[in-house]
Amino acid sequence: MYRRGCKMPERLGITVSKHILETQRKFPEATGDFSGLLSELAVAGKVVHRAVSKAGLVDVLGKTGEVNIQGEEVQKLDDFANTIIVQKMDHTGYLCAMASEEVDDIIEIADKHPQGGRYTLAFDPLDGSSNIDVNVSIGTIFSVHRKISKGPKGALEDFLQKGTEQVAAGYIIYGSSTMLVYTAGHGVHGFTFDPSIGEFLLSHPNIKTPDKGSIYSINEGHSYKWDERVRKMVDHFKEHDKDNGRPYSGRYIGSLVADFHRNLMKGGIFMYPSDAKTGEGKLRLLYEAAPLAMICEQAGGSAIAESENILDIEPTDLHQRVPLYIGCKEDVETCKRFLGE
Ligand code: FDP
Repeated sequence: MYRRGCKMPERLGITVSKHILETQRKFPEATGDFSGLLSELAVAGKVVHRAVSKAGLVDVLGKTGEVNIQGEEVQKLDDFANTIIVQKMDHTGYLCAMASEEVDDIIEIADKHPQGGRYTLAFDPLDGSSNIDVNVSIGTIFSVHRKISKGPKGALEDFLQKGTEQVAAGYIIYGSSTMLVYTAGHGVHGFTFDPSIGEFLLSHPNIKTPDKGSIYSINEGHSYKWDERVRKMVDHFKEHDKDNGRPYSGRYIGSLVADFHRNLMKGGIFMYPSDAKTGEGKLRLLYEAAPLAMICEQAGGSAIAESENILDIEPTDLHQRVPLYIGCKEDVETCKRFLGE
């Protein structure tokens, strides 16, 4: 379980593996499993980075023709990223099970690795996949929990834990440069990939998001699906009120990891409301909302579904969707005020 508010001193330029090990040394009870898990994940990220950076050159663009559990067409690169992460992580001995946005059920650890592990990994292999073909930043989002089930293997209940129980969360964004951003409950740290040496190097220690932002991010094309509260809220961010730093600038890439990363660094609010008719959100609690909420809180921001904090939601389903309002603390408070009307 992560504790809010602890800080670690940082050295620019150290590799992500060294950073993880140095952090581990501060916890004498640590076995090294967790550090090993994160280091392996960084390696998987490098392999996905290599594929993404060659996307325009090799025959990986386009769709597989299949439809995933979310009813979306599966892109070849999603498939590839999913396979790489599963193959890379299932023989580490650190995990008892995995769950992927691309896969219906939990992914068991192969029988040839019967020792199992103490952690679970939930991940979105390639978030923002509808942007793959047009060179927009996309990313891998991940969330780590401790195994709580009693059996030898991981079970569904290991994944249906609140976001507050995450031991780590992060993302790898494949953009103008590739970055790994993670938190293990002691601040948020960003590492930029240096392709010449094949390492993620600490470039953004202790990332903090401003208390109040200047950017609002929402798909306004969906405004016909909003209820009156959301309409008023968005109008509020667009209203001219110089003394209170409004209007905000509108920025929406349509790739959550990229929209989130920009807002985290610059200050802003990302909103994906529920559909007024169905009451359903689009984004997934376990693979998107909860990990990003942990990162956001660790950076000084916050995240809500509507009235509830994202991290306090008890998941009921592996592929549960939630509305999401995430970003600077004051801006999330503003959302809460409008949504509470
Ligand atoms: P995508 O469908 O391209 O994978 O959760 C998926 C996601 O992208 C997010 O990355 C993104 O923020 C959102 O959906 C975009 O949805 P809209 O097209 O409805 O705005």
